[in-house]
Amino acid sequence: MVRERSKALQVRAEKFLPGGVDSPVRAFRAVGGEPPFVERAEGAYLVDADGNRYVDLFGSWGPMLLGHAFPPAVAAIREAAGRSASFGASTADEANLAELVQRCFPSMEKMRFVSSGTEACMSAIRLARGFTGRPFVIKFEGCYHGHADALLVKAGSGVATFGIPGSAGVPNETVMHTLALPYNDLAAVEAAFESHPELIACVILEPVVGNAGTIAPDAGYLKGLREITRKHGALLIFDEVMTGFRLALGGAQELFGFASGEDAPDLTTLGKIVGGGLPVGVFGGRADVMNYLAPLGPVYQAGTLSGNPLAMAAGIATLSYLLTHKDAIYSKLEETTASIASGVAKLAAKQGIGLTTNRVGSMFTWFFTPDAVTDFASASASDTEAFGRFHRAMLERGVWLPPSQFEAAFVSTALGEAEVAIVLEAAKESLELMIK
Ligand code: KE4
Repeated sequence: MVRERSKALQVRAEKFLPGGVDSPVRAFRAVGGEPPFVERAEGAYLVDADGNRYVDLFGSWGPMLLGHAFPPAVAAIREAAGRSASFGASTADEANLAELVQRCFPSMEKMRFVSSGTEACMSAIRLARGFTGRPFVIKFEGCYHGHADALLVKAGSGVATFGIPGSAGVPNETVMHTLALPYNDLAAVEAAFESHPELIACVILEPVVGNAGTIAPDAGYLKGLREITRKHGALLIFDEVMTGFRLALGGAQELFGFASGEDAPDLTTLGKIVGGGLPVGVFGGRADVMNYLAPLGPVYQAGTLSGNPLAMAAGIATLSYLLTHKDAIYSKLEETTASIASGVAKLAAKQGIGLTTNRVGSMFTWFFTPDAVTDFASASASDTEAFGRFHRAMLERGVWLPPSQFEAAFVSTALGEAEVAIVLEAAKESLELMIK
């Protein structure tokens, strides 16, 4: 493919933006090659600045569940924009979208809109600490909850007493109360609570991991976390920024039977799909916890563009459509994703290439390893260099995968049989190339 205009745009972008990007993963450093600059997108396709078309298998990292330029969302944004983009005052649509979110996530008795998943997770952590009066937070290796300082920690060895900064610029003091434990290991969680009695405010996790590549919870894992947190008086936070509205209308908590009642998480964070591609994050859950937020309670949290009218309009258009077309949407996503994920797995097997496919619903990851991938350690043992070669070959053949082994691929309802055929043909040629 010719990408002269993208190359020129990259040079121009690097004059103003570090690495030429506004988010590091877009620089393709994990997979090599030069990132195409997208000019427009519609349905299942991205079109770059040189006119090259790609089947989109990352969907803006999740939001574009209904495909690009989804007409009802576009119409709603256009209509809202004519009434001004932002007021900084209350509007009816904030409660209108909240009501739709609550219909999908009944555990979210109260909620608050913010402008990103990072803000949602950062606010949920602060709220959990304020509500419990406890300093420690448990997160898991391979789970990403945005770039708030307290959550940028490297995995400590075993039950590390103190978190280790996962980025420059994060002082030790900021992460000393964050424990990073292995995923799918209940004993490590129990041990952390035993060694930090009445000091742990919450456990936050991706109920299906997407940020280590896709990793599903072991049977009993989520239930075990619910029992341990309840026993020790800590809050359980499901970070469903990626899984919400993706795995089911009610996300992982619906899929795994934790949508309501005593097994429901105490707090949930959402993002991506809830804004239909516009900047929206949400955190919410038990009313008694949420009422600790200012102006009712002592936990401060705020945002100039929180509940932004255009984002609310896009979210309402998206969730309204999901609610009225739920069965057709999730059965189509399941069928299309199964065809793609298992189709490529079969092609790899035929070429004798060790490939492990982890899939839950319409999110999946191909790991270049013959071994099972059940946590970040096993994900890290896969051949990431092979993934890079595969990514570049697929991009040349018009299929855009997420540019990192440690990300999930996402299918939208806009993909049909024609797109499945394009992906499988591109994969066949790419895999053949890899064994030469
Ligand atoms: P944002 O601040 O990027 O909106 O959301 C942070 C976040 C929180 N929780 C989960 C489970 C997430 O996946 C994310 C963000 N996901 C990444 C991709 N895996 C965003 C892509 C990027 O960083 O450019």
